[in-house]
Amino acid sequence: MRPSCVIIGGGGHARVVIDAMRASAAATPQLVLDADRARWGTELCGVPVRGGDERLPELAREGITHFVVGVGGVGDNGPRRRLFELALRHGLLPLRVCHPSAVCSPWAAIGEGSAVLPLAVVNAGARVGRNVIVNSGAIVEHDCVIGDHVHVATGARLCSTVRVDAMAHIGAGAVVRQCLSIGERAVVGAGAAVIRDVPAEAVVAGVPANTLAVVR
Ligand code: JB3
Repeated sequence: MRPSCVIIGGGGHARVVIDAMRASAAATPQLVLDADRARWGTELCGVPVRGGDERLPELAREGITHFVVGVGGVGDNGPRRRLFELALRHGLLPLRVCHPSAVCSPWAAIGEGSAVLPLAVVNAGARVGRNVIVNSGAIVEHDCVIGDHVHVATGARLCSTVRVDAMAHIGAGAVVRQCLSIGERAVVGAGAAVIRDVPAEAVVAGVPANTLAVVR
């Protein structure tokens, strides 16, 4: 039997995750929790929105075993990390979701709670952490190492052996050249071409990418 899953957050990203969950038969999306009371009692892609995160403690008793973080976000992965840790504390298990159109090498490792979305590629030897989003059409080439809670946004390309540390954000359509490192919580702007290492907490953008700020 498929596990029953709660989706935490009920916006645009959650809808993409629900589609991937159904298409891959990874789990049954049973309910959505959302911070916005206006969404309670509505449906998201046919899944009922049944309240906010205060309902998490009851879910195990209702037979819900798994969760995914449905909140996406661009730039700041802090909320996604907080929700991941909250759901773990309530005894739920993180669900890994790989859309059937994504190409995930059997020689790649993809962490719990991570989502590999339509047409994404994760090639051999890559190691993807927990609660990572490899968004639609993104490419994680061979031997890349991606930390927990990272978001590789739509169509971004990490050439081989790139290291991306926890919580970093790689913007939509950005390209990161082979063998580079992107530090913890760094943000790479959409469309950037990264040709040198990016330190932790730096914000870079442009072609080639330059540092706009270092947030400490
Ligand atoms: O770039 C792409 C393809 N998608 C973006 C995605 C990765 O991130 C998208 O364009 C957005 O930038 C963003 O999508 P997301 O996170 O779904 O954003 P939004 O449509 O604003 O929905 C967020 C939902 O999460 C809202 O309904 C919020 O009320 C809810 N939310 C926020 N904080 C929360 C919390 N829900 C719960 N349960 N708990 C929270 O703490």
